[in-house]
Amino acid sequence: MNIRTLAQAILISALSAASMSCNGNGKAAAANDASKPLTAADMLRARLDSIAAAGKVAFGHHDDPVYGHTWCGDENRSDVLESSGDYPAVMDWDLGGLELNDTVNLDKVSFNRIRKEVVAQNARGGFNTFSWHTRNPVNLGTSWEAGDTTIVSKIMNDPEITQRYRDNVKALAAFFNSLVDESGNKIPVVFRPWHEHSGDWFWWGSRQCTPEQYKFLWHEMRKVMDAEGVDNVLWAYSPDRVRSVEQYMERYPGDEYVDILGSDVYHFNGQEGLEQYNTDAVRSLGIAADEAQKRNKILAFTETGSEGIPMESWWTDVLLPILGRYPVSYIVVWRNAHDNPRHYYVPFKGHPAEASFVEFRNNESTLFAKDMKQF
Ligand code: BMA
Repeated sequence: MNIRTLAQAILISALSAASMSCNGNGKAAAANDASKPLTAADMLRARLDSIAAAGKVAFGHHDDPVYGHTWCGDENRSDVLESSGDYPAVMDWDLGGLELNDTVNLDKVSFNRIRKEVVAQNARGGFNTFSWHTRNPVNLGTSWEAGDTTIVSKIMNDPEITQRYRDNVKALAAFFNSLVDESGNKIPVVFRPWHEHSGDWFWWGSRQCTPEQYKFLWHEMRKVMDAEGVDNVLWAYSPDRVRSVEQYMERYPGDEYVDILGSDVYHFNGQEGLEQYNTDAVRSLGIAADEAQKRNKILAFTETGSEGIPMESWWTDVLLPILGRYPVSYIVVWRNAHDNPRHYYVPFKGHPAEASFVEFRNNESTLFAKDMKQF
């Protein structure tokens, strides 16, 4: 029921073949120029293409191996491992705090530990994705301090603030450049800056800045990353739920800036909110899928989940059918907080949704860490 059709797989593989040979597409396509050596990012792009073409979806979890529902800071642990028998295929992380030169991120995870886990995840065949809940460079307000609607305008128009923004991005560039495996090769990652911007809860949201200002954040960021030699990043665009393709594309920075089209859609209110979640997830992912197909981009479900997982069969009855509709290459569910007993998105050992999660893992379409060796 959850296997994508052969026709769909053939189409996707034809599209990815076309994208590999296309070189009329600015920076994104420069990577496919035969005269240039393949970068680490190119390798990850090819892996994601082949995952989707095979009708599979890589499963990811935020902050997975560094803390869980009842533990924090242990080594070799993971709620996903303990309940499903394997690590996730995707480890998701957040870089918020790097712009302050902090040693730990906004959820107190040390950047050195993140780096170590990125290396470990790469070695086990999985991959890593990043978001950035950054403070603003004007007055250091958190990402959620969204009352001031002049922040992005100042980043764009006040030279001193523009420079602070560039410096913050430089700190990220240094971090990405520091991600190398044991042989010294750069490790490819996905970066998903300025996420959920169709909402209005972050200072870069839809009520907080104009489309032109929003796009400036992307364009300026990319200039700095390129100047710093960052070539191990795939770029993901991920609005929150949208009602239309116009809304999805309104703030799109351009094909040359984006490799992955995604969407963040959460399931609120369990059974009662089920219809709403289905409608929103199907609509938003469907729009992202259409645009991804048109533009030869990768499709991902960049954030989702049902806090506390009140529906026991959520993984098999709710999530799998949604994933089965589109060629989603990977999916990320949010974190299992150690300091908030209700804030978790993956069943820990003994949780009522554990059986459904195990079934989800055993479904032939889902990939966890050990399954990644084939891709
Ligand atoms: C939110 C919550 C917060 C957390 C933030 C950034 O969704 O999980 O507790 O600080 O993400 O990770």
